Amino acid sequence: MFKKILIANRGEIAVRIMRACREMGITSAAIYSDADKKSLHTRYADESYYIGESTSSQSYLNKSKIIDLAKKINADAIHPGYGFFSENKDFIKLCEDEKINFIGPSSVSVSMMGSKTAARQLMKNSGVPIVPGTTEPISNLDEGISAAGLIGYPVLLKASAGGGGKGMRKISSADEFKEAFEATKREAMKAFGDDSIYIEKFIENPKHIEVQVIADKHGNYAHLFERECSIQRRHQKIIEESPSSFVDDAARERITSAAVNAAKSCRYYNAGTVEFLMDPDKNFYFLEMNTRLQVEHPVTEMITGIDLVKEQINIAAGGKLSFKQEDIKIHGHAIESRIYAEDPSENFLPSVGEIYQYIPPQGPGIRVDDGFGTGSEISVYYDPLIAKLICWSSDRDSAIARMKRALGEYRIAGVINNIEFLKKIFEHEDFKVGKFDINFLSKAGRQIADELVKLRQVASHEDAAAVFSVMAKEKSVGRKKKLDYNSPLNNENFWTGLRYE
Ligand code: MV4
Repeated sequence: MFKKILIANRGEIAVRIMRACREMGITSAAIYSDADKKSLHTRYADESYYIGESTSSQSYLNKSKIIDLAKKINADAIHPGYGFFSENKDFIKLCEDEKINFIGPSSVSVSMMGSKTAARQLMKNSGVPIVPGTTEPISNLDEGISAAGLIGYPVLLKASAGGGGKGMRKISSADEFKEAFEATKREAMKAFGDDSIYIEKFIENPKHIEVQVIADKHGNYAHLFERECSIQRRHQKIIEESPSSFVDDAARERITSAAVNAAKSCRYYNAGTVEFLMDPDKNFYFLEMNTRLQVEHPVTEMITGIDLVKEQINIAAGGKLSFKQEDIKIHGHAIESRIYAEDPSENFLPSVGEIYQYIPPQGPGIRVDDGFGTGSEISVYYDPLIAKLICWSSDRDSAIARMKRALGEYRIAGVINNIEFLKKIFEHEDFKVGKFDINFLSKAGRQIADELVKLRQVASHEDAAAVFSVMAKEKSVGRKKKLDYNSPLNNENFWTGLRYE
């Protein structure tokens, strides 16, 4: 087993990985930039090394500095977390060449999944359902128009090198084709330095369902069921859960075995995720494979009892999966809320500054994966994710009730956050009954943000003073007056950073 792991990441995921290291008796080494001098990951690690200025290119995205440091401190392995170098085949290749264990897949698997058209061809050959469309880039306009005609409008033009929503355009009829074709090519070139594009049938009102897979270097493969990730805004996921209330046993059997086949097709090892769209008739289609540990991995851990990070480390060190597929059952229901330093009533503008009070919720069924505490600073340089709040319970309804309770307990002062916005999603009738798809927040999100704006407009200094005085009394002598804990007006979070005219 490894003796020391360098964690080439920051924030909550760096802390999450260090926790696994500590339990396994492995020394953890953090890297940190100027902006992260006081961050939790810097303080939590057994060893911490300053890596450079705050800009990612000078710190968390500086290949040679990280590799040189790993060698200097005798780290056996590097864990990339998510983002940064987690799916960078050049970095993985560098680790392979330098004989540093990369805690992730081989550079070959990452490359195979990196091209969307190549991945689609691979899936087709492996019997994994793909969205109807082309598996080769479109070489000219006429070829595109004829392919789109055969597929049937509406279609989507997608960048072969894309992913995560960048470089995508919907076309509803042949007249729109020329302009969209040229614009998508230009965008793809600008974003990925590669203007190859291909065509897919546009799937109407799908759910975003992904399957957690895991494999070792000995050819053992398993899946850890699905996650429902449809509650997103501009490709930023906000709420994830497992299992999906939409996926029944028959659909689960089909989608999880498709996902395992996808992993086998690129001789995958490590934890990975196979993303699908599922239409209202429960037909599902491969979208892409994420060759990394994902942000939302905790919901899977909560329902299976498997520690994905420990498994990843064990796999990278040459070990076998610690379990067999037939040993793993879905136990209860887990939901994750991403707590962001963003202002929902100001079009989700990131909010930066020092967190001067941070009190996470506690009690039965609560897990908080955070990277910041009182005194930490949210900076402009990185993702504004403060924490992930994961609630587990025996079924979906009680997990939602627990989530509402936990969000009500959360106190974050100093930066504006999305806690009140999240609460309103959990109170939404359609969310409660599982009636939502990837478009849910484009409508409901706006409504909720508008409600929050209205509440602020009626709020006054006197209201704020009244709430704070009730709260202060509660804290010292117990509750005198029953407050509606679901009302934002009764929560300090709502008042934090409020700009009075
Ligand atoms: C689609 C689609 C509808 N039809 N492909 C967006 C991110 C990228 N991974 C693929 N995406 C989509 N591909 C077809 N043929 C709709 C989306 C999509 C989406 C997918 C998953 C989660 C959220 C999404 C939000 C908007 C669009």
